[in-house]
Amino acid sequence: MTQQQQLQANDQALTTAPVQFYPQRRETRSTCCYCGVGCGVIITTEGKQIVDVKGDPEHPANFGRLCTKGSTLHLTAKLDARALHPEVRLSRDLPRERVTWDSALDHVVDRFADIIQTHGPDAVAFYISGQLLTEDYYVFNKLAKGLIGTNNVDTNSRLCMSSAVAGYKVTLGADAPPACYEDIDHTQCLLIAGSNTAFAHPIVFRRIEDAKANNPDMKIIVVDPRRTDTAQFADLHLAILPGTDVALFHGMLHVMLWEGLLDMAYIRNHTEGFEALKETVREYTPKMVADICGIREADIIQAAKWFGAGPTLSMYCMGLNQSIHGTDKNAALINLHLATGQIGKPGAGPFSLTGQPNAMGGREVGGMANLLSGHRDLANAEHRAEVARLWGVPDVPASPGKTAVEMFDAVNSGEIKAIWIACTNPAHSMPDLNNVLASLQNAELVVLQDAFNNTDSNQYADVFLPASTWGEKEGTVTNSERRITRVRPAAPKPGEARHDWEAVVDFAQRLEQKLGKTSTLFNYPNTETIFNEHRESTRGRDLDITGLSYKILEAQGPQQWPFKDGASSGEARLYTDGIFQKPGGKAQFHNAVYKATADKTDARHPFHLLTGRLRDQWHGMSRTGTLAQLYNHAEEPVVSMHADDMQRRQIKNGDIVKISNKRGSLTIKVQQSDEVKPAELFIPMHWGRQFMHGLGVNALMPPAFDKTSKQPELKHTAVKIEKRTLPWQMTIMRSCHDLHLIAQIRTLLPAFEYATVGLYGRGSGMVVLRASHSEAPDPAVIAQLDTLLGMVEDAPMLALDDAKRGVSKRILVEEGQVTGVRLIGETLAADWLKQIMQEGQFTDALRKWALAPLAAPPSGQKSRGKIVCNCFDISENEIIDTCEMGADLPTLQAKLKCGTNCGSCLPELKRLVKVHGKTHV
Ligand SMILES: Nc1nc2c(c(=O)[nH]1)N[C@H]1C(S)=C(S)[C@@H](COP(=O)(O)OP(=O)(O)OC[C@H]3O[C@@H](n4cnc5c(=O)[nH]c(N)nc54)[C@H](O)[C@@H]3O)O[C@H]1N2
Ligand SMILES: Nc1nc2c(c(=O)[nH]1)N[C@H]1C(S)=C(S)[C@@H](COP(=O)(O)OP(=O)(O)OC[C@H]3O[C@@H](n4cnc5c(=O)[nH]c(N)nc54)[C@H](O)[C@@H]3O)O[C@H]1N2
Ligand code: SF4
Ligand SMILES: [Mo]
Repeated sequence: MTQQQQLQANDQALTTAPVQFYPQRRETRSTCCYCGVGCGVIITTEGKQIVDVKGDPEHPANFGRLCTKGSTLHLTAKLDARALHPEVRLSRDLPRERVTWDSALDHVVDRFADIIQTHGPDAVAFYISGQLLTEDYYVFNKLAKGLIGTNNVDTNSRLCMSSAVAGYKVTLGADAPPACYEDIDHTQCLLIAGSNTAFAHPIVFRRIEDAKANNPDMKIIVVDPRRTDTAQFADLHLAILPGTDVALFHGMLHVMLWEGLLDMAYIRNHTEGFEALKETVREYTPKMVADICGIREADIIQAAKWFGAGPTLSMYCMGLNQSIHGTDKNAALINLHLATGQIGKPGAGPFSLTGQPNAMGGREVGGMANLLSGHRDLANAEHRAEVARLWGVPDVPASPGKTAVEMFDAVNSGEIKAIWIACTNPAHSMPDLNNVLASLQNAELVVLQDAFNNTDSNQYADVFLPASTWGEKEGTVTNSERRITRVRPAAPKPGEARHDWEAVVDFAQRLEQKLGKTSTLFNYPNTETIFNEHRESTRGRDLDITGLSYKILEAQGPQQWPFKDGASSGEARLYTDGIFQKPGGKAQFHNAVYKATADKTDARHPFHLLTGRLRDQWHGMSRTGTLAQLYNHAEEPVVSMHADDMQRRQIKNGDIVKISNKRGSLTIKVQQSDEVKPAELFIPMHWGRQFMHGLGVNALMPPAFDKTSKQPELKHTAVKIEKRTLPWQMTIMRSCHDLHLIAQIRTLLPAFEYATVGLYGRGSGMVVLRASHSEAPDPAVIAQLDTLLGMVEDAPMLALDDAKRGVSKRILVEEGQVTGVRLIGETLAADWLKQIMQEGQFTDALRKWALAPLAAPPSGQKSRGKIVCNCFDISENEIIDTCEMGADLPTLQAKLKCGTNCGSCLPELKRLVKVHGKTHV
């Protein structure tokens, strides 16, 4: 059969796939694929289509709750943005062409084998992801370290959790979060550092809200330069200057030492190295720390007192990890727990929140450049021998592999020739993006394995392998509290997509053949066989799960590790006996001094630029960016700026600015915000080239990384800001039923100095394009857009062109509904017109407005403002109006229903009530 015939046969087989295998309506228990809270979901499927998702009431991470992202997962299970077929291009100047899996994998095998034979195994690399399942991860790791013989396996967890790993290891001796979610209910002092839990781990935040409601005396301290929703919920917000956490934690230790709040017996019996640390913190007086951190002395003392009283639980995330001193930040916080004995008991302990759904699983199988299976270290010869024995190979290579930033540098320099990227989008998420893009451009071979086709990395792939994703995959994941949960398929893999582990196993077996091996290391008929091998690798280790099986997970639900052979359950808390994974069983205090961020502000770059997450978007938006509803809370990318800075620079809300440093620049809209301090800016990490003109915030971020954890400083850089004058403005909105429209519009974004494209509304919603330019752009570009959007001459359209005023309006009306709008010059009307498009009818008043230049909106029309409650579609203005009539939170909830379903908007509702409600009057 020719390749062409094979492809046709494949298509035929897919369209006639036996539907009867899929019973009509059924429910499947699985896990949410977004954050590390690891909520259980129940997926409803009709035939092959996922139609609903709800929280699993029996899952111990969420007890039935889901946040805005989890509860809309089923709406992202459509196929328009999915990659369905393997593709290959034989040279960079050719487009990729669809091929069979056989042909794609044989091509990669040939190229890999050739490169390995000519340049050695370290000339290839794998860059994988904390969003892979444990079984996927395991086989990738074994392929690189066991079969090919390179440790060049690193993952996006390097950008995420590696400082947390290093922090645990230097102090407690093993990479194991000692606490659990239930500790939230038992703690008296919750310290949240560098975590916007309300947005990034919403279901954990619901538990925090409940705990506070049940125990109003519980103290919540939030350490974050920004006044986030999380910070606004706190009893004490320490708005430290970026990067100064180590000074703060040392200052708290200093106070606790002075106030006699330390547990000297615990220090004596269970730790080492306190004396040296004591010497160091001696000079960290509240006065000095207040100066370094930019906060009040009294607040440092208060925080220390609450911490010392206990029981104290700390939750922390990227504000600590993504720093060139991330290991020190983590360890300095763990020092506080050791010095007060606040560990290994209910309501106490350091608790790193994991970002991705399976960052934990990846660490467990050792899927990183310096780790080996079962929390083993590559640097340890005995550990290497154990793993080699387990895999039945002579050895695993001793020299550490390249970590994320080093890996892309090595690709750039030609040291690494081929890179296989799976389940991550480095062309969006890596720091110093211009450099990363150059290296992807220079690579001899880029293999990309992704479930979606709408990512920034896609264009660099020479070989594209379509993967199955949430709702289709099978395996296990581990959440922040060490809990292993099954991921189960509710729908078949679409098109020719394959499970990640399947693709790896098939490739590995082909490579073995090519290398002349007579037996296979990859004899895995299913994920359970992979799990069982991984389980064996944990025997006798801190994460020992030899007592666990798919059968137990099936029968008893999700389980925490360790879960040893013969045990009937896992362990909720670690170190309850005060014995640590260090020589002599004693924990080690980490003695480091405070050091500044990689980039420092100066006269030329006077602003601290911070980055982070929004409530309703996920990373590079390949999934969340396909759903209109998830744009309603934050429609477009903006830089948040303090009013004083704006006034000083004569910048108004909505003005466009250029933000730059030596690495790159970004043209973006300004939004006034009291969440940032003067001299601070914040840009969300989500928007990249798929949704705006420009590379997104990572064009600016430094590649500098922590010397121990190798985690780059993605949270902070120094920048300058210049106002741009772009008087020509356009907004286009078009009701849309497929995502291909966005894909087509995307190609035109670079025609404008400023441009963003996204969705808005509910259901299939609408595509929204916003563009600005210094002068009227090439009319051919506008004509091209008009054609794309069907807003051409013979369409049912009202049109007004007032060349003198530079105003042009086009209103497309189909069956009495406004289905398209193009505004040039006067774009403010877009705010209320999008509401008409969403739900209103075309009226005479609207006709009058459409045909008049510069007319005020028809009476009764105003913008709804951002949508705060995503579940019931309730806007900020509606909430404020109701608050101003005297409503408190329960009244708001009763009247508008907002905040009565998933609860993700509760922090914001409380804030609006505080500002606009009864208590304010
Ligand atoms: N909605 C949503 N949720 C997510 C994700 C998502 O993309 N979207 N991603 C998931 C992933 S992978 C991760 S890693 C987590 C991240 O979860 P978080 O770490 O909670 O989220 P971020 O917004 O990245 O950063 C947290 C906070 O760190 C603060 N910060 C910046 N610099 C400093 C500093 O020097 N010190 C301190 N103390 N704080 C600082 C920022 O102001 C920010 O508010 O979220 C997970 N959950
Ligand atoms: N400036 C700045 N940059 C950051 C951060 C920050 O805070 N600030 N945070 C960093 C952190 S913590 C993280 S975790 C990274 C995240 O950065 P990325 O890992 O690049 O983010 P995602 O967009 O989640 O990428 C996951 C990819 O996997 C694809 N995918 C989904 N499901 C599957 C599947 O089952 N199989 C396969 N093969 N593919 C699948 C998705 O389409 C998507 O392209 O970003 C980092 N970058
Ligand atoms: S908190 Fe939200 S995103 Fe995270 S696992 Fe739960 S439902 Fe998913
Ligand atoms: Mo992350």
